[in-house]
Amino acid sequence: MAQRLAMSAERSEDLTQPQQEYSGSEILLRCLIEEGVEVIFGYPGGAVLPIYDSLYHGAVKHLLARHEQGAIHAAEGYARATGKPGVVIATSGPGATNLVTGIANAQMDSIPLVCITGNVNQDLIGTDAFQEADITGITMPITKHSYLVTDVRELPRVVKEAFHIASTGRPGPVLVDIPKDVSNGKTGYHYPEQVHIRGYQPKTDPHPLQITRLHQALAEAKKPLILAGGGVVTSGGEHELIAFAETARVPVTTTLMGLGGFPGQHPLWLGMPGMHGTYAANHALLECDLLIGIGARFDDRVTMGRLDKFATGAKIVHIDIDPAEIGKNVDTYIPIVGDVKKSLSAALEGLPRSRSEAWVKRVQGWYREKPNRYRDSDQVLKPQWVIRHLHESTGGDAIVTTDVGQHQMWVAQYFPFAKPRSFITSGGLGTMGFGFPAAIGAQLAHPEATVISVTGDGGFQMTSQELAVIALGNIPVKVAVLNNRCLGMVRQWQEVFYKKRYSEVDLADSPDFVKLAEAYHVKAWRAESKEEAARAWKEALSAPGPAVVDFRIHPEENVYPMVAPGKGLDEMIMGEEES
Ligand SMILES: Cc1ncc(C[n+]2csc(CCOP(=O)(O)OP(=O)(O)O)c2C)c(N)n1
Repeated sequence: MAQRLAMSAERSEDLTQPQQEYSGSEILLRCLIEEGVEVIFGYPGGAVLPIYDSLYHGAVKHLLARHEQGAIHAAEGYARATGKPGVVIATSGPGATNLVTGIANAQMDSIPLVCITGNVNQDLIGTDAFQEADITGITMPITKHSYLVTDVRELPRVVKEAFHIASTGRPGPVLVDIPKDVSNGKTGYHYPEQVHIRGYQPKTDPHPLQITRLHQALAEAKKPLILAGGGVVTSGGEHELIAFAETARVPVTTTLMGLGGFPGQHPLWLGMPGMHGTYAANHALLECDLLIGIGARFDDRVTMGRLDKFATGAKIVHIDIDPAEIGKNVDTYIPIVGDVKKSLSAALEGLPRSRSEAWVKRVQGWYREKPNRYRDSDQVLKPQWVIRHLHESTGGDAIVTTDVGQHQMWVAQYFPFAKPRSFITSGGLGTMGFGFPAAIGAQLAHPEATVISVTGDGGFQMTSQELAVIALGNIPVKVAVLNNRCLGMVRQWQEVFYKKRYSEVDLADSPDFVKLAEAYHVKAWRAESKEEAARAWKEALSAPGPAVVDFRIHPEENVYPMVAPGKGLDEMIMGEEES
């Protein structure tokens, strides 16, 4: 390893000693400690130099990413694995704009983040000063809230509010932009105990009348179905969901964001619905007479945007903490605004059993008879086999993160997640480059867990520079690259919808991932057959530190089933028949 920088400079005042006055940056750090922040992900620069000087004490662990996008996705991974807000720091201008994708990603998936950016001195704001960017303006539509701090005395209140807003109600990213004169300014310190924000009172308790209506609808239903989304995971309502489904005898389909929110091997589970959903889930959606959406937002990857072919014979119940979600995409018969866990526990009292026995048998039959299938091979390595192997080799006891593309769908289809927060993926925005840094955040949150980053050869190359971080910190993330030498999901669409006119999807000239990992001092293996794959994966798993396995999968494998855009759920392309 290269010689490390000599760290011999004098340390400024000790944060643990009481003082009359503190600088803005010291105040910020004290606030973060009060919030119980364990780790900050970030990247320094001129406008955040005062903050980085305060971090020099090491009072809060800081992880130096290699790109701000890596830092924010790691913070998201931490937040998704724990439910606590992830914290990221970036400098003004390019540092701040490099956070934009991660902020949008967190907003779409309702992930709590506190994003701290530096800005130029206030007298320079608006002058096109060096590294100036109006980051509050740029991120306005993709944050839950944002602050430009104009007075150092405001900092504690702002930080307190930022954590509160990020983590309550429907969680989301909050931006705190701190000009350099504010982080350098001095004042006394007092951290408020409570927040008072006029106009922000998230409603968490469901209306009892609507719960009664839900009971009535259930008592009448013959073909009820639950569509469970990420809100189940966010609220921690998984046990209530199981109790609800079992008591009322309602089958469950979980969206991509909801995977793990209901056990993947439960007899009432029908798999994932939508574009790459199971036959059972999609046909249940077509035929149900009561659809209970729970913390799910009826995304177009589920409805296909074809509401004329989506649950047309069903009364729709929608449970969501965000009233703006109700009626946004589908007409709602019974709206229930509230926290999912609280709403389900309220509904459990006096919950009737539905008249669904014949229906349950029927949909279970569909799930058994038409599972996700692929044609296995001993000649080439199949991605579905690899994912099943990852599941078997860990007994399912792992946190798996993905990027976006075919590999993401294969994980969703072939890794039955048993627990919430064990599947971490970019659902709403669909961000390539997300999964690997997210795995770093998840691993820091759960040092003892097996954390696997399943990624594509395209997505991995978007943030592979973070290999330096896992090497340096000896963070034991295991990276499984499903390497098909192309941008697989785009190639699949070009095959199916553009007559195999493969335009700009060839990645055959990618670097050798084994050598790339080794250049970062990370152990790596390549596997071209099942035998090699099993051996390489075993060695990677048992290696004490980080590891990369380059699985050379068949380049023209497709994800099935598939519903083409613009088609209804009744028009599924089932794909290959053998399993
Ligand atoms: C940042 C970003 N750019 C472009 C896309 C569009 N896109 C979706 S899937 C995909 C291909 C992904 O290829 P790869 O990472 O190799 O994964 P695979 O589909 O082969 O598993 C692309 C380009 C995206 N989702 N995100």
